[in-house]
Amino acid sequence: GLSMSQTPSNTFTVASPNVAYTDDTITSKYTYRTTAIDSSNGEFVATPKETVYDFKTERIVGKVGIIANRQKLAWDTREGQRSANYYGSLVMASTTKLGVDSKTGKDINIPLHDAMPMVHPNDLVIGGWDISSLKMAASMDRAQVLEPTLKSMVRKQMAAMQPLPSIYYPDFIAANQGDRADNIIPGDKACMEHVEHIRKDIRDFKAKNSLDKVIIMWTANTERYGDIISGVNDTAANLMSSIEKGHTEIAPSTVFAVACIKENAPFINGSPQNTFVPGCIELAEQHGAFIGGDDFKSGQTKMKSALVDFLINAGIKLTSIASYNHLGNNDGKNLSSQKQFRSKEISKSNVVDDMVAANSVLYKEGEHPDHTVVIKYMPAVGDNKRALDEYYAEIFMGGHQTISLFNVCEDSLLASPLIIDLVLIAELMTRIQWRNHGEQEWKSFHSVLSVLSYMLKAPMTPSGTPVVNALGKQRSALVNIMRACVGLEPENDMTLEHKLF
Ligand code: NAI
Ligand code: DG6
Repeated sequence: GLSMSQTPSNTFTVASPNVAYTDDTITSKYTYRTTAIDSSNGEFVATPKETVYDFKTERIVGKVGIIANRQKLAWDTREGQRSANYYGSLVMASTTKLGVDSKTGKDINIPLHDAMPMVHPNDLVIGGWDISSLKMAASMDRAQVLEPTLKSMVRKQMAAMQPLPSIYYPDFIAANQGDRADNIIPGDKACMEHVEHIRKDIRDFKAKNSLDKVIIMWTANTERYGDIISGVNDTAANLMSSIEKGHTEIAPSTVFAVACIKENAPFINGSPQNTFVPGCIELAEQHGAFIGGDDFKSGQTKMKSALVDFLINAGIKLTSIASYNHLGNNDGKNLSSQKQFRSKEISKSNVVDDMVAANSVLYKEGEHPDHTVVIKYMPAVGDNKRALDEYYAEIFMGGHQTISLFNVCEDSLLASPLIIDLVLIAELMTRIQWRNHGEQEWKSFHSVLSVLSYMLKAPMTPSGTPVVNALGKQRSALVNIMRACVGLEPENDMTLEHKLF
């Protein structure tokens, strides 16, 4: 959650007649240049197209804990002292080129966090729900991820944090999670009382911490897919009436989503299941509430969405991908159950579709590389997930290229910075408005926040719009939208100034 309080100081200002600053806002007039293709005469005719937009961004960001970073903690490990950082966060630990120094000709790069007025994660107030009552200090012991020295430094604060009771419909997560479920709001199927309970929790959290905004993320276990049933969850009205009637095909995550939409709190699904059934998406659109998902893209899939983009764009014909994982954390335990695994298999499998479909030189219509995803629960390796990938490709004149990857990481330490990024970017999106230049009325971005795609394995996009999985394109979209909002051209990497003199 966050409370509106500070205007961050600018690390740069844009000197342009198209950009205006006030104490509260940055407004830009931005010409969006695209290429329209007409193929009606059997050949492509490409016409440059210009659309002029205005963007307005509120500059005042919230004081919204990430204890170790806020307190600048340093702790001993067997490899020496380590200190708190935000490695793995696109917003906090990556930079973007602002422009070229007019004197030296050198690139000026700034942290992405400074490209627009953004919340600092040290200012976040964090709370949440869990069907397990364990306080955070005991939870971090159970998770076996952080160094004991670091844990001891934050133990006191963590011991004071206890998750709120949550809703638990046993049919949706693995049966092997049952023994954790000791912190439950009564009732084992969807009902309006559950929606209202979660709404009240959000309002209470906001009031107790004097916050203006709350952003909610589903970081709970992977659920099974819900069936999409006509008359039940296919429209907003049907979904609401099914919740009222206690229909058993409504997942806990969907109940959370509905509660957040009703509270106009952005809701992001970090798990793979179809929380956003059509009725839920329609409800978000009706309320103009932000939703985003699905499934954090942290390790194996992130590599895949970069590597496959590279291979296919290099003109190499990828013919198969075999992806094996084993892991021993509670996520792995839950995924050892077939229906929950199936949700994850779906989100991990569709990530190369757009890149394959874009290359008609290598792939005929409908042709696709073989792709298999295996996940096994191996308690001994704990959170240190192993991901083994074989990429097999056809190269020049019938030759073959085999790339083998072995990726070992603390799963949770790759995922946590993504949670931070998703919160920071979702919050930013609540402060940006746009209009066609010349119009009066300002509007928000579409309810479905596809701008979050970089962090997500199966990015949700507004109905009928393309899904982009390629990691580089996802990053460019985000960075260039941020640039547009402050009136800067997209970064085009042409560097003509270094080529034409
Ligand atoms: P975890 O199993 O350690 O934590 C999930 C927590 O959710 C547990 O404490 C559980 O008690 C709780 N829970 C289950 N049902 C709940 C409900 N209805 N309401 C409230 N709490 C509930 O799992 P982990 O590793 O934190 O992953 C969380 C989710 O994020 C999973 O769906 C996982 O697949 C997904 N994910 C994780 C990634 C990673 O850690 N690298 C990457 C991508 C996705
Ligand atoms: C094993 O793949 C378990 C999963 O929950 C993953 O750890 C998680 O979804 C991250 O997946 P990826 O493909 O981004 O590493």
